[in-house]
Amino acid sequence: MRVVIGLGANLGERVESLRAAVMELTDVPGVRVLARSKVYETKAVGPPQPDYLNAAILVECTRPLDELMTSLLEVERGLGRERRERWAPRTIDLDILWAEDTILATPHLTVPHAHLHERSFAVKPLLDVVPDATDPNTRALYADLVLPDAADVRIATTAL
Ligand code: A4P
Ligand code: MG
Repeated sequence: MRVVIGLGANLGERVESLRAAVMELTDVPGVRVLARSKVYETKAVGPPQPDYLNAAILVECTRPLDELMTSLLEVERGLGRERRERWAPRTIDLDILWAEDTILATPHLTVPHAHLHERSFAVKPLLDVVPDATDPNTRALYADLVLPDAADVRIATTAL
């Protein structure tokens, strides 16, 4: 199944954290990295905190999504993320943004990500790796969304 993983970092050496996470993900069994987005510098949505770098990768995943989520949490921990309160600054945040033809709502996992359709900092990287992605809940193309934070998302580097 094709899955898009979103990456975010707003503490420390941000671009290094994103690249380290991608390296770690290439080692996860059942996961093959197919494409990488550009890296975007984005204003933090929510409470005031440092600007983020956001990116996304497209992977082919042969394992169930809940197992993928467990692997993402392990990679976050391995890269030194400390969980404090919600929305706190973080060295690395890994989210399952979207999975082809998949709608999932369990206590631990919501796919597509519950806020994907309202956040340019997630939609722009998603569209780099799957330009024709559609929202399985509405059938709308993500490319057609007009989002409030669009002006706060700009390309930082083309190489993740
Ligand atoms: N979870 C459920 N569904 C998913 C999913 N699709 N992907 C659960 C990932 N996780 C999912 O996440 C808490 C739990 O959500 C996970 O353990 C998993 O079981 P977390 O990463 O510990 O919490 P969080 O990230 O602090 O909170 P939350 O609500 O996930 O916040 P968001 O939505 O991640 O927002 N501004 C910019 N510009 N860029 C950002 O990346 N990120 C946030 C955090 C706020 N503002 C931002 C950015
Ligand atoms: Mg998260």
